[in-house]
Amino acid sequence: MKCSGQTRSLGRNIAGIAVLIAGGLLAAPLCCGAPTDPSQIPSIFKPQSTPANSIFHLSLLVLAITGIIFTVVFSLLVYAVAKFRKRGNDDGREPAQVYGSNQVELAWTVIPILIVVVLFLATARVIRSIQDAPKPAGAIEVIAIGHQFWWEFRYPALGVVTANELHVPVSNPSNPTPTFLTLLSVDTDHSFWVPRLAGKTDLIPNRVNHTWIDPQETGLYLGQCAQYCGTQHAKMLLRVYVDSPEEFSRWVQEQRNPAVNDDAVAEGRRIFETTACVNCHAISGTIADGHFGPDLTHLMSRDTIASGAAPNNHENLRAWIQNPDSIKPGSLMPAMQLSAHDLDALTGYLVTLR
Ligand code: HEC
Ligand SMILES: [Cu+2]
Repeated sequence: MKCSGQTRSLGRNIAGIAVLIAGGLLAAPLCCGAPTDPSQIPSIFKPQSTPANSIFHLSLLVLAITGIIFTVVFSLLVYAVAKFRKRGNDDGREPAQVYGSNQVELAWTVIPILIVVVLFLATARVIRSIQDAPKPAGAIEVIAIGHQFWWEFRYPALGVVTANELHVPVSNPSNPTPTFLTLLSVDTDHSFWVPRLAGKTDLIPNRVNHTWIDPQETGLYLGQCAQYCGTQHAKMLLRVYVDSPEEFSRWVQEQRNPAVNDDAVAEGRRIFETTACVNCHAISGTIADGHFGPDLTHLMSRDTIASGAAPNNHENLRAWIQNPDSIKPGSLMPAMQLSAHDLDALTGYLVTLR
């Protein structure tokens, strides 16, 4: 009685897990800032950049080989189950036993070794071609720094610092302008993964990693921190904007401008400068020079806040400053307990930071 109850609940658990996995796979591309545009679904099967493309072709080879193995093994299994099932006229005697066969032992040792060697060599070739890719003169250099739970992007040669939304120029194969990323972390392990542009590369404290992308079509590419890094790992999303060369230089120009200094929002600015905000955030031209949180100099040039967790608008900014946990539970920005009046003035100031 007890035993059959357990078996039943085990069966239910397995069914439940299967439903969860299937549901997760279906829902994954739809959650969090829902890419309604199918071109934004972060699929490894629609590569748009050389590293992603080589990984895509490698994955087809691996899928083909493992698909053949699966088909052969499963067919043999079905054949054996059907052919040797217990029949009504079974005499109950033990079938003939086979002990050792050099041919069979050799076959199932040598064939898997050959398969593994093929997979290993194919993978090593792709890793090498990505890691040893020469850096052309037109390459853009970006330092990406992982933070719990957001991304800092620095363009040292261009004098730009931004967060969460990476802008890169489209790369034309005849005149390549790839983006080479140096990956660092200030706290724990993170992983940079924009499936349509490149494979995952980890950001590890006290280690310098590299990756590169050369997207060949403009548009928005979505990604996600792919290494569990703490409570809000799931809302550490990545947005890569691939701009035309003109759009990209306009964006760089705008990012290099000093912060807007509008006298109409002087009160909000004063509140910002006299609150702990300045210890964690930087705004050029003010006393704020903190680096624990995102640079806010051009906050409003970004479409989202908190690493893609919410659209960037007046309402969400106010809600965020009032209580970051309402948008991103577990984020490392404290709720500052400001009065409604101060909140309004402060939000009024932030929305001028174009
Ligand atoms: C203890 C450090 C700390 C303090 C103090 C702090 N913040 Fe933050 N802030 C952060 C961190 C960390 C993030 C990133 C949170 C995330 O995305 O997980 C953040 C994110 C933000 C963002 C979203 C930026 C973006 O582009 O995603 C805004 C806006 C912001 N803070 C405004 C403020 C204001 C205004 C104050 C003062 C009332 C303030 N912060 C005080 C640490 C701090
Ligand atoms: Cu992370």
